[in-house]
Amino acid sequence: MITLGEYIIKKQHESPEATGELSSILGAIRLATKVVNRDINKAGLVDIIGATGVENVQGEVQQKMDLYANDVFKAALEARGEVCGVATEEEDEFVSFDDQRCINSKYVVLMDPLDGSSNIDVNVSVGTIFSIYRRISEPGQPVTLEDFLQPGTEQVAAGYVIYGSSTMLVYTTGYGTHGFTCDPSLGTFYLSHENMKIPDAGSIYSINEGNYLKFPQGVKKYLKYCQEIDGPTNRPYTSRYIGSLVSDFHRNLLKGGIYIYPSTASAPKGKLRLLYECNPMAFLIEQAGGRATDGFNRRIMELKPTELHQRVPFFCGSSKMVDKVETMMEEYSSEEK
Ligand code: AHM
Ligand code: MG
Repeated sequence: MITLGEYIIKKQHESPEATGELSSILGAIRLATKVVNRDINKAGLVDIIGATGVENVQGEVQQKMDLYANDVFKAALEARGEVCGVATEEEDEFVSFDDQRCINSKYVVLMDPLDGSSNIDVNVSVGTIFSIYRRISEPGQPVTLEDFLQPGTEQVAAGYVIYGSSTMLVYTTGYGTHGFTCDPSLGTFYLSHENMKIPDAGSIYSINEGNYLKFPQGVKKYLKYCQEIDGPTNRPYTSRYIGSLVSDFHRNLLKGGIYIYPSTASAPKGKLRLLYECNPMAFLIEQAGGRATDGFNRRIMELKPTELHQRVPFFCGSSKMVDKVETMMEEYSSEEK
């Protein structure tokens, strides 16, 4: 049994240029995860569920757990002193950590501390998503917006935690996608899914079909394709949508499938955020052999961000399924490119 801590150190030793800073950041995330996990497990017993009555910068109602998780992750990262700033879904602006150690550190972290948080009230799985970059600005001075607006191809590491029927942490540093399951009696993550690979083709599609009438024509055609009966291609496919990106992504990663959050008539840029939702998931899926694009053959990780909370249409999963929907987008929706 290899623990997450042991695995991170083992990988650090395999790369001669590694200094241990990244390992330390992953260690801080692991610690914060355990705290958040403990408190999510108590949701319903203590006063941490429900909305705060406050909206975040994106006009979404913040849940109490959103803010709590945000504070826990920020505190853990700042205390380690290896990160000079963070940007999160819950805060309008990035946060600069200006104490002596932090300001001299090399890394920034972007995160969605609690993704799918409206699901907590009904005891459905939620997650944490994170993405780590090397800063562009010189260490020794406060972090800048430019440090956060880097394309996903520059990610040094990315991962998610799923607080599900078991709690798992899945991460990549560009050498495969690896999953660790928490033994709750010990509070320790053990390697359970080394080098995860998504099947090239799957039979699950995940999309909020309630928005059907607002979807691009190419997506509508693809959904009809998924629902057609065709033995050789295993259709009709199965529709599965939890409404919690981490959970939908995790299932599709293990079983093969596609997750789509397209542009809609009311949200022309889609809903999901490029920097702390789509890029980390794109890095993980590519490392597992899948694809993540904006539906028009543009790789999510190559998009140049212009804003911290930028949204992007997201097509992610088994490579052949993403290929297929893209051919339909090209044919029926190319005017929206
Ligand atoms: P959140 O970060 O505010 O929780 O929003 C992101 C979530 C994703 O987890 C999920 O896939 C999507 O929003 C669901 O949106 P919708 O309810 O529109 O289907
Ligand atoms: Mg989110």
